[in-house]
Amino acid sequence: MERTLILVKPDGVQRGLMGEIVARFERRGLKLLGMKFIQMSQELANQHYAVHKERPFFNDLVTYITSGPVLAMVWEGKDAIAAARSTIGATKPAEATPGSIRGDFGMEIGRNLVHGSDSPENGVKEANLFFKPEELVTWTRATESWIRE
Ligand code: IDP
Ligand code: MG
Repeated sequence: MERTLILVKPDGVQRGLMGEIVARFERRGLKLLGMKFIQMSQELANQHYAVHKERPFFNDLVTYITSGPVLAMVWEGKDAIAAARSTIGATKPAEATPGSIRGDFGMEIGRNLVHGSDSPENGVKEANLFFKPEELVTWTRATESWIRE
C-alpha cells in the first residue's frame, strides 16, 4: 500500500475548490486516512520543499504555500502515488490534460492548486511531516471489494 500527502494549496482554498478537489480523490477510489486545515509555518514550508532549496523559484514557492491556509490530507491505496499524480495533472497547468485538477482549474505553474507526493518513500516521509501517527485513521471501507479486485 502506498500513501500520498495531498495539499490543496492556498489558491485552491481561496478559490473555493477544496470540495471539488477532495471529491476527485474520493471518487477515484483512494482511501482517506487523515485531513486537516492548517496555516503552514515558514519552517514546515522549508522542510516540505527542502529538495527545491537551490531552485530560483524557492523563495516564491515558500511565499505561495504560506500565503494562506492549506488543506492537508493523506490518501492511501495500491499505486496511490501514480493515481494521485495523474488526477492532479502536469506541474505546468497550461500543459496539464483536461480532466485533471490542474488541467481543469489552473493556468500558472506558481498557482497550480495541489501538491502530491512523487514517490512511495516521499509519500511516507511527507505524511509523517504533516501528521502524527494518531492523526491517521485505520478503517475498513465498506465499498472496498467494488473498487479493488
Ligand atoms: P509538482 O508539484 O508537480 O511535483 P515540483 O517540480 O515538485 O512539481 O515543484 C514543486 C512546486 O514548485 C510546483 O508544484 C510549483 O508550485 C513550484 N514550481 C516548480 N517549478 C517552478 C517554476 O519553474 N517556477 C515557479 N514555480 C515552480
Ligand atoms: Mg513535487
